[in-house]
Amino acid sequence: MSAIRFFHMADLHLDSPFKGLFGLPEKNLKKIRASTFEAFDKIIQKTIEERPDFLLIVGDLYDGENRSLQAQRRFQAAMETLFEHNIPVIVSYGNHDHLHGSWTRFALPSNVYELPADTSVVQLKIRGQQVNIYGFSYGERHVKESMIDNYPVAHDQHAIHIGMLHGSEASDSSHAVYAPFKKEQLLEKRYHYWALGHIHKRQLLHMEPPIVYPGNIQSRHRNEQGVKGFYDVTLSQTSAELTFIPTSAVVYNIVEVDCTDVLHANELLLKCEEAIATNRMAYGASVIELHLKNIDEESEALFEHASVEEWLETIRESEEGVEPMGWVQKLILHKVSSSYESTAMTESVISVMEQWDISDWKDILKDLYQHASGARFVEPLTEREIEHLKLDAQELLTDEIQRA
Ligand SMILES: [Mn+2]
Repeated sequence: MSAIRFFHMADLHLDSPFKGLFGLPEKNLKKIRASTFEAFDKIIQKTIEERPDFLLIVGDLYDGENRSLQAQRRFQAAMETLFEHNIPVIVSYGNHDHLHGSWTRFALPSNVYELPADTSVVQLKIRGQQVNIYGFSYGERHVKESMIDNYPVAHDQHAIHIGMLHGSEASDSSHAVYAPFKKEQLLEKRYHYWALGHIHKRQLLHMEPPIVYPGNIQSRHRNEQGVKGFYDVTLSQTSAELTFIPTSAVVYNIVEVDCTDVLHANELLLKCEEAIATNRMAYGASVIELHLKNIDEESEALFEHASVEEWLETIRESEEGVEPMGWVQKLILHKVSSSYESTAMTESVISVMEQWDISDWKDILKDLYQHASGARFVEPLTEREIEHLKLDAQELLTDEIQRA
């Protein structure tokens, strides 16, 4: 039997609001706010050029349960285009766009198969090859129980079997646990491919058969670094070939600048500009977290009479109008050795902070994170975010004690 070819994507989060961004030129903000759509357009363009046999979209097409009108209109129009090209699309909805939300309904063309809340099978015939695709949509936002027992074990030896599942591996505590599964449970189903969604970081959990998170198609904040996209998959009963296709319209990146031997402000600015230019060549439009590394005692003087905020402002100014944009969202200093004398008091406060786990941090920050209007402006609290908070807190603390 011949091989089939499909595109596997998940977590489109169309019309993500990109809240925590301030001080950008209007043009840049517009570009970022349109980025989920631009990434999606790239997928549709690629689909028309490459003509895969079908598309799999594994949950969170929409960012919100009200499925913004704009996002639905764009999605519907794209599906009409694929209808004209005769390309089926199998969709499962996830925790962000679960079926229990209320939204203005669009009618999708008949090439689109929307999986219901009960685990079901979509059967396609591709050049004589039978393909069975199993999956479900989230009936409500919080599907905390395991759904894996609802998937049948594959029996038909002539068919190609594919599972679609929006959920998290039971051992992965870094994300909200939805529809948890263990890798062994997936393997027991004897499918040829597991198309996963929900985790926004690209991951291959298993190779034979492939168990795959393609990641999201466009980063939505600085905790989602790097190039995003989807997988172009060629699959037969005995082989699988996966190619990652980038789709990011704006790449969130960490850019490092080596500050060794930098003595004057103009040298530092030039080094920053060069680093941003190199990033621009490689990635195009970017939102950058700029890390100044190896700041020794001499180069530290550069920050004595100008604050980090002033530096950030100056670097941003030098990038103004340069296309494609390199927006520096955050500037982080890495000092070689702290010139501050650590005192018994700073030590003891820092050691208390070291013992807090994620739930302690959530508790401590709850005034902010649960604030009716403030909560919209903060980024999700992840391990990485906490690491930054810790560093900032230590810096503040030593500063304050020095001044006292
Ligand atoms: Mn998602």
